[in-house]
Amino acid sequence: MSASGNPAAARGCIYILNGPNLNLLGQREPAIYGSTTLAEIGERCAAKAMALGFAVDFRQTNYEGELVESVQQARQEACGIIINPAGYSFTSVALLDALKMFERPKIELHISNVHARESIYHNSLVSRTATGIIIGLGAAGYELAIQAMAGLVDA
Ligand code: CA2
Repeated sequence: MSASGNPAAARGCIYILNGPNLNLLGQREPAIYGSTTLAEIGERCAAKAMALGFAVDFRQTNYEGELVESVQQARQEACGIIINPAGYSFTSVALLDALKMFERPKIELHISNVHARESIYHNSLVSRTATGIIIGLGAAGYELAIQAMAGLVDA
């Protein structure tokens, strides 16, 4: 899935990348992940970004290599990356390596509070290279991340 905001936005394009199973948001485990769908989150992100003068490229994939390729593409096209790597947060050295090569701001985001959950969710590899992290604020975390990114891009 891929959706874009206004591509002519003056301040640049923010890549918002979502990892495996997040296409099912709103359908299962609402007590942990809420009832908002990923499509709704994408629409809110496009609106928030546009209000701040940014375009967004909002994507989801269940495939590690596709996530890596999006990060590589971001090196050419994005002023910043917001990424919810989902399960790949804790396993993917390939994703960590790709993100290390992206030398602009990058925000790691998790909808749920991973630190309040089982220990397999405690050690994110992606956190080692993130500029900042938003955890446990639900779907609203995406709009908060865009707000934070606007400040980081200006800095
Ligand atoms: O809270 C988050 O955003 C997570 O990145 C979600 C991942 C989990 O592995 C991370 O620890 C935290 C899991 C995504 C599973 O997606 C679902 C979507 C709908 C229903 C159930 C799971």
